Amino acid sequence: MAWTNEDVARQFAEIVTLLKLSGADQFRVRAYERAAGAIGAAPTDLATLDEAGIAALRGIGASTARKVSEYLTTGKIAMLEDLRGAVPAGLVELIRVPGLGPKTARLLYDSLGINSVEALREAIETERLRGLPGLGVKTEANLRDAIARVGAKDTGRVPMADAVAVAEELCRRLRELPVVEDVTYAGSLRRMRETIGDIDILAASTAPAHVHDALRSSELVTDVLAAGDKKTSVIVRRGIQADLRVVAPEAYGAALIYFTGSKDHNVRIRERAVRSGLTLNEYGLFDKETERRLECRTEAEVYEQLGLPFIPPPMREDTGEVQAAVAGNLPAVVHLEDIRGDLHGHSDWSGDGKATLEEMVAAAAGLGYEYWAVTDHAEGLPMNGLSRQQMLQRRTAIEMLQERYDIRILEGAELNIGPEGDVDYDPQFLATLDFCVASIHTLMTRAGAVQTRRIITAMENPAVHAIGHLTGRKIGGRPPYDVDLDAILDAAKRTGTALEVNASPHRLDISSDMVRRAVEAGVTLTISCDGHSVGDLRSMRYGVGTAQRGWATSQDVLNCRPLDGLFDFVAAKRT
Ligand code: DGT
Ligand code: CA
Ligand code: CA
Ligand code: ZN
Repeated sequence: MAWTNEDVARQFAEIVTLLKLSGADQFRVRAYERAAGAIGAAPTDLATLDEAGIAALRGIGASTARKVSEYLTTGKIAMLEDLRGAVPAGLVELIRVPGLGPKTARLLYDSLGINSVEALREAIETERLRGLPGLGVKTEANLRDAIARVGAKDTGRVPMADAVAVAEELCRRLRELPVVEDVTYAGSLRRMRETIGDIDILAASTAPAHVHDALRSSELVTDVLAAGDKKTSVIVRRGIQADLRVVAPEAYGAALIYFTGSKDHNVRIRERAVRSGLTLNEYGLFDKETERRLECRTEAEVYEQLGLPFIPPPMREDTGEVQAAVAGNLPAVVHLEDIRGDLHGHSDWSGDGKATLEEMVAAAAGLGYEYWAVTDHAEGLPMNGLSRQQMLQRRTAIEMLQERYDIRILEGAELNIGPEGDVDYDPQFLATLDFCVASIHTLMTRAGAVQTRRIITAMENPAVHAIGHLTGRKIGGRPPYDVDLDAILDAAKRTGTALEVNASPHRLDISSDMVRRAVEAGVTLTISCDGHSVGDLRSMRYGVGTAQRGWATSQDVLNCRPLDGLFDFVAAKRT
């Protein structure tokens, strides 16, 4: 898989933003907004279609199709490149401040020359914003708070979600070279950390110069930072750095371990190698005495030589995994193949779902799932929620679809956790639903103690089977609520409520550290995509990676159970 629909849609969303910032007329902006929406909603993988096939999709015209096709083949859209060149970078930085739209950004830039978040902070402090048309004291105060919230976040790290598609595309292109025997991304991205410093690509080849050349001349590369014969460093889009190393095929296993890291994991297993009279480095595994290289083409062979089982990359953080492996009790963490269904997903029955119920069901069936829960938003959510009447209409639609699909469609809802932990509908009606997730969608800035209380009250409700995206964070965007995790884990256990690992790469909520604590506390997890489009359903692997980082096994995960097991869990909650 290379470019995903989401990735293509994001290019168009960037076009929309940049058009707005450059003051383009609103009809043009609207047209691109619609195009972005239609791309996100496309029921098929755009990368599998040609330009005519793309143009035939609902809501996508000829000129959009041309740009999509341009992107899929070259990784760039010339028009977007032009816009990026034309709009000052400082303006783009300004709209990262929550609540600061393109119009205000333009105003600040044009009238006061404000071209960074830092400059805005200064302008607020020196009261230079006062007197700008439409910028009252209230807006000024809001901006001050918003800046404080984004302030600490610029760490130079990139959300994993922003890097994974381009990393996979780079690998796909290198894999096509005849001289490349194997290629993969390594580093923190392979370990599925939620943010990454840079992309590390490792290739096996007997003609390294050729592979390095290919990367340097790739059209995805915007800058070459270093071009040696061992390592090439380049910039690919949005300042993301990618490093390429090419090694001999017989050293690939050892090199992959080395460049996957983490550094601390490497140090730990190198100690182990030394104790067995071996040396391990990025060039291979060697017998210390004879200096002979032990051939290890795969990581599993290296671990085996060290007397260890294969350790899945997400676990390689030196948080006890090597000691557990030595002792023979490394947990058999959950794998994608263990997932039998998805327990949080949306359809266009609620306003924000981008695909029809049937498109979502068909896609879930296509993934080989045994069940898929449609958990559209409930009535309390302004704009998008389904009234009880609409829920009943949807029930009929589900029954009709169920006749045509083998996959079990679970009738569900994503309930809103109210100010006091109350949820939507009435208990009798809720009891007729198969599976409900409850999440916070309002009052998101309340103190941690308040959120903890709301969530625990919701867990005490017999209709609530799982808590969705517990902390509300958006990686690289919104900070998490500061919940009392111990109190929540206690309540989850006491009430028989599951905690969701939201698999959206923008959320990964709960985080892997929280997963680890939940597993230790014996709390049941769900891993769900919270899909709003067909493409979203493929995020499951990020949720699984997060669960692996938290050492969760399939026993810990509700949607690894067959349908009966799932219904037992639901029934236990009701009694
Ligand atoms: P990042 O990019 O900051 O998210 O984190 P990583 O883990 O991808 O680190 P990076 O890109 O600096 O290096 C990639 C891998 O190379 C790292 O996970 C382990 C390995 N590595 C790098 N430097 C060293 C080192 O000095 N010693 C050892 N043992 N391994 C290293
Ligand atoms: Ca890295
Ligand atoms: Ca690196
Ligand atoms: Zn949702």
